[in-house]
Amino acid sequence: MEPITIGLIVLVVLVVLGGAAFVSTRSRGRDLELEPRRGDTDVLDRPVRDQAVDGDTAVLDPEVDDVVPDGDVLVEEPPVEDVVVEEPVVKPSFFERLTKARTAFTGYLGGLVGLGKLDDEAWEDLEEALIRADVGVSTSMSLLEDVQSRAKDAGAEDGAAIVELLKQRMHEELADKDRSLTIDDGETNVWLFVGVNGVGKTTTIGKLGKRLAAEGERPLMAAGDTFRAAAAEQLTMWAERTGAEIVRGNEGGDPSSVIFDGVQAAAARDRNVVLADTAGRLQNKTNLMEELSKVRRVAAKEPGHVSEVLLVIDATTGQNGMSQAKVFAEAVDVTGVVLTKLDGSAKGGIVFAIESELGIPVKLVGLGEGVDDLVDFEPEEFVNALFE
Ligand SMILES: Nc1nc2c(ncn2[C@@H]2O[C@H](COP(=O)(O)OP(=O)(O)OP(=O)(O)O)[C@@H](O)[C@H]2O)c(=O)[nH]1
Ligand SMILES: [Mg+2]
Repeated sequence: MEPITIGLIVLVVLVVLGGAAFVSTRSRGRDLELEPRRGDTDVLDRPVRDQAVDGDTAVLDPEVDDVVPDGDVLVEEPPVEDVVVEEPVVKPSFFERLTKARTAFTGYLGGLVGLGKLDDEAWEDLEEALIRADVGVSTSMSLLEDVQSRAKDAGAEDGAAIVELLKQRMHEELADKDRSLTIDDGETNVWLFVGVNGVGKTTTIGKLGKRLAAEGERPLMAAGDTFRAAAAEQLTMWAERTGAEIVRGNEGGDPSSVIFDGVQAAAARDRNVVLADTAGRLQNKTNLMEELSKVRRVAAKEPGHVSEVLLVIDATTGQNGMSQAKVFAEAVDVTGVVLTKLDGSAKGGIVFAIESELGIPVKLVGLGEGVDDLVDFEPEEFVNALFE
């Protein structure tokens, strides 16, 4: 072959190889150009997934694929308010909450309705049932005396009619009491919480912190329990949970001075209700009386205005709780009772013992450990729940 021909063939081969290499580089380059775009998609994807994990924007998930190619994910994010779950309009009644908290509560006295004609023994059974329900001996006896005379007047003999008379009498016993909680306008109101240890004072203050704030009041908590280690800690946790301000002192310090500081701070910061915790110790009566009267006196110093002294009673302690409550009621002028742990008691008759023996209205009821488990006491529904 001529050298020129060989040269031409080599040239053609080189041109062909060169062309192929050029095409291949171009196509690889295109591939490389595509990769960053996939990368972009990941970056866009991630925040969307993160939001979904937060639980706020799970509703958006089905749209993610549609949204990604446009690259507008963040703009599509709905305002947070859109996903806030609205409060149910109809709140459960006291009756419903009571029976839900403790199904055995309903019908505690309801079994009596089946009684036939009441002979002496049946009347005794009725009395025993009331005492077992924590109504207390003297209150049970006086209620039944009334019922007996009413039954006689009405000529009622059968069990159902007599139980109906008892129910009516129990309704009357709880009717027409002022169960409101006082907050006087323009005052630095102080609500003192007293009662033996472990009954639920601190927890009740925590629950009330949320409730009062929701009602537009401006509560401040005062950790007047300087006796028990960690008591102020416990109240601080409630304050943080409910967004309330708190004033606390040193452990072992003077409870009165913590409450005094609480009142001063409340006045300075325009808080209108000081929820004052106290220690639940019950060493001896004289001691208790002295301490409680001092706490009350100091809490009432200008600009403090003691508008409630709430005695906290644990419903599960029955008559034992009653005798402790009597000591407190003698030591300080109590304006109302908070009956806690009714979710743990099937009885509830203690309400009658409290109101007739102590003469103090039950104002609030604790139905659990949660922040929303504190409700106003509703006497009508309460008596119905005892019998239904
Ligand atoms: N089931 C139930 N538990 C409650 C209720 N109220 C309070 N408790 C629980 O009772 C326990 C004692 O409550 P605290 O609030 O610490 O009682 P306290 O009276 O402040 O006790 P001291 O500070 O020791 O005097 C806690 O475990 C609370 O969660 C209620 O209504 N129902
Ligand atoms: Mg406490």
